[in-house]
Amino acid sequence: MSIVITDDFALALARAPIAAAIAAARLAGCGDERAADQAAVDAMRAALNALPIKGRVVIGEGERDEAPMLFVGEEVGAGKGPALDIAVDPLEGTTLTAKAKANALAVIAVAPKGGLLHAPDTYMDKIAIGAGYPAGIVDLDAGAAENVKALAKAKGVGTEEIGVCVLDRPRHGSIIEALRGAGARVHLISDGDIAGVINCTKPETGIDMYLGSGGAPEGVLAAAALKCVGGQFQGRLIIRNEEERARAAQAGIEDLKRRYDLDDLVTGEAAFIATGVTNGSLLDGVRYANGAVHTHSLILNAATGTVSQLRMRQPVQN
Ligand code: VTB
Repeated sequence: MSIVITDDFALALARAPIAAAIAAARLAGCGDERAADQAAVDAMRAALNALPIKGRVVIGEGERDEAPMLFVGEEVGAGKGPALDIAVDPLEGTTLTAKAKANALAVIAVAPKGGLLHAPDTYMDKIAIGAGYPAGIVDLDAGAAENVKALAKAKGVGTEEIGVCVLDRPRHGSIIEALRGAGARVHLISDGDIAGVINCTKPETGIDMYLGSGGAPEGVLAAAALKCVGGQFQGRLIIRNEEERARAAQAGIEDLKRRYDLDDLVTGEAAFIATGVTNGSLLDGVRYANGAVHTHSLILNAATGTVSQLRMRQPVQN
């Protein structure tokens, strides 16, 4: 079977997060999350529509009635080319951007039609680790301490050498306590768990595991990244009320308690592309200098196994 998403094609797709990052970065520090998000959405949508694809948004800004742009089900692209499922997070870290804090990203994941789980906009319980461990070494349904001990044993180190990334939220209090009780180092982040998950694959970050609940759409995007670079991910939707149940039904999810492994979230071929909005652990942010705008993007392609970083300088468009 021939590859749909070649490396050249993935490079072309990078135009979408690059455009979103540039637009959002103009509003970094403006204090207005919605404005920054809207700027990223508009720019990403325009860039996607200029690409030679028959794309369909499977993870987007919401349902058609609540999000006029990049809503779930929206057709994007110039209409010629491969049929692709597209998951977008035009601004991952609206609060980070509004406060000009580190680690905001513009993100897309693509796969041939049917390749990405249509995750509803609910929370998801997540656990992730990097590549090189036996399958199932950590388990979403095991306790935090148990997972730390299992990972330390597999890595051949003491638990004090295990770094775990967790979103800093009151709901994670008992997880954080259990992790610290087991001797792990807890890296608390204020936002941005896609980067949190990807950091498990980068030893220099000191993060070995990601644990806790965050957005389900972000879970699929992060899983797409791990699909490309290796690693393990397990997730389960958190459905708290009727509205969320309805959202899951609308997304075609029947088994609300299902535990998703990486391959359930992202089947077959996939590409993950992120561009830095503000400086971060994964990417440099957008920078303006001498009439040019500089961007830094990460392009991961599961079909080819290629990992690229793209630094682009373009004249500033006014
Ligand atoms: C999560 C996380 C995201 O926002 O959705 C979080 O997955 C929102 O969580 O990466 P709370 O509702 O607990 O604030 C991000 O951190 C950024 O979009």
